[in-house]
Amino acid sequence: MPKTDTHTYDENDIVLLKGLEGVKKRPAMYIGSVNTMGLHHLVWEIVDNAVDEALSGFGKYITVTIYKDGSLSVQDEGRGIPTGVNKATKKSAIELVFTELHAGGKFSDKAYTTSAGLHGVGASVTNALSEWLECNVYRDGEIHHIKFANGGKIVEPLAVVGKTNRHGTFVRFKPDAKVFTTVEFKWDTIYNRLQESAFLLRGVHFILKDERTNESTEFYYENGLREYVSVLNANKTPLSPIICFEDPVSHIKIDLAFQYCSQDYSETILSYVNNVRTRDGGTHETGFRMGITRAVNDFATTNNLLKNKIKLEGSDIREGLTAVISLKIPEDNLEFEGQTKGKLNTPEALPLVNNFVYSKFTYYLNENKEFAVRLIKKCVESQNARIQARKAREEARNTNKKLKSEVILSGKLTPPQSKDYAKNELFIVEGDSAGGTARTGRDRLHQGILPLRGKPLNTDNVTMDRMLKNEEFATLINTIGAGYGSNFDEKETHYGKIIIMTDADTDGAHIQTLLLTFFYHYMRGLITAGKVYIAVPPLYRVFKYKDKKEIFEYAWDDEGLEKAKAKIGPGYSVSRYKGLGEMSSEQLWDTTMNPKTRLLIKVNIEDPLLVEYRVGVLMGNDTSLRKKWVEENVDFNLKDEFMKEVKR
Ligand code: 28F
Repeated sequence: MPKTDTHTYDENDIVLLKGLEGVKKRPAMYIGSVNTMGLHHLVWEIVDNAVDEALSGFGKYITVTIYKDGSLSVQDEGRGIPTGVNKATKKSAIELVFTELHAGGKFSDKAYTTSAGLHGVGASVTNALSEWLECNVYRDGEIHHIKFANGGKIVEPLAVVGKTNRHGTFVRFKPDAKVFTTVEFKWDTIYNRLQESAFLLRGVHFILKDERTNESTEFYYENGLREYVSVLNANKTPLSPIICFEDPVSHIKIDLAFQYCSQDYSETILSYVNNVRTRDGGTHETGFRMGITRAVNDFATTNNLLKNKIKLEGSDIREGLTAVISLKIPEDNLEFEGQTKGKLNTPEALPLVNNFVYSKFTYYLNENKEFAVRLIKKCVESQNARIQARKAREEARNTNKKLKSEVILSGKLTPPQSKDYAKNELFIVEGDSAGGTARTGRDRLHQGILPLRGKPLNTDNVTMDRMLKNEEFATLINTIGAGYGSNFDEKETHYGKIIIMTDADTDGAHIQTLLLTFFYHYMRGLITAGKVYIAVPPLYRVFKYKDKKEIFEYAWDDEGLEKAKAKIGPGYSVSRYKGLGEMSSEQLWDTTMNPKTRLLIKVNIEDPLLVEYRVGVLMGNDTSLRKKWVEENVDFNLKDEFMKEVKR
């Protein structure tokens, strides 16, 4: 009898879910979700084990293959998982690696120094959430084979099945379709992750093969991070060469590369610890920023380049900076913040990176005076822009106080009545008619409406002052009230949510892309703070008249449409919404604006490489790249699979 949610859990309910059953009962606890992101975590667990083996110096090739039957394999050329029987558990090490949570050398720290897999929950989770998983170990001249099925039970015990002169480990698994909302492996997702791993693990070949399309590719970077930065900046105008510093000797190894680009008003800093991305930064990133700022300020002061003697702020110095920082920290020094391990807390990483970067960059600036002077000139320009923008904001704030409304500012904004910025939501609406409907239907206390006339400017290939001349964006900057570019301060935004609400057609999609490009370049903090959303209006309305009353249901996708038809019953009619303008203000409120019933997609930068590439290709001025991308990627009758991931 399933527990009703009023039931209070007591000691009898905590069933000791031995081993892998726990994983099957609550998969999301181990892999975050059971959507496409969770599905690909199964791949990362296995790839990370192969990466760890290469990190320890064994094996220079890692091959990932996607098969037509929905399975995927990873092959490394390491030592091969030990096949002996573990004295304590009477089980082979192979069985341990695939059936015991947190088994494997990582946690006995003998076999591994800096292990990427430390963050992962191990290959046993992949096994638990697969219909089957098989492993071949090539070791000591023999091929050892073992196979598991339906959640990790051994169906073919470990046995020698042949002779070989190779060494390494091969794992092939098929995710359990009953667990995941989708079991389709995505080429792009695996492509980007392997490319990222290849940048971080220079000298190791990563090969990806897809038997569904006969595509294959190989990543191999002898110059690691240097090549990472050059790929990130592929569509930009460099202001400096790619500068690389490496400190392989201290017990915390530092490897970093960075480059300045012009016409880039944001900073991109990607940081890693033991080859795992620290998405939320931490002491290593702070140390890097401090080291750079100190070195530039000291050089500017020594060479008397600061006319007004005002020190440059960190944000002035980081405008247009792209950097990748990779640290290798022994496990006993590893400290992370929170569960997601997305932020490094190891205290000594801060002064270590700070002093390392300061001394190296000071030396570099003195060796490259011409570049140094150009860089400081650019920093002083952004310092002036910041000071002016702050003054303008002060004035605007004072004007506001006098004029008591923001309407003067942009003429078109209908502001929320509340001053509770965190709860306020700004709807950027396509077109005046939908703007009017939204204005009528909204929650006047917390929802502001900013109608956009026509298509906003494509900001990927224009300079900042050209952007500022565009009324739509100037209005947007004033309305959001937190500045733009390197002095954008996400904490000052006048809204807790910025919601893009456009028609569900190609024009609407184009406007979404233009707005996201603008936010990506000029208010990236808004996206990383998870404040940018896309409203999802319904596609269908299913209705019929019963005893002269209209009963109706909305649907956001074909699946929902079937459910709505079933709910309304025979005699229903279906209307397909072409645009927001076809809805009444009540319908628009009910389906798309009411926080209790609407669907929103939260915009995030899951993969910076992918975003840099996509923004550059889709929005950049190299139309051949865009044409190629559209041919390869746009399937016009694409089912909106992302619908399943929308959040309320
Ligand atoms: C395709 C996925 O999983 N590769 C792996 C090794 C190598 C060793 C190992 C793995 C030690 C005792 C736990 C070999 N020889 N690729 C992989 N390669 N695990 S996983 O050891 C496992 C631990 O049991 C290994 C000497 N030391 C370590």
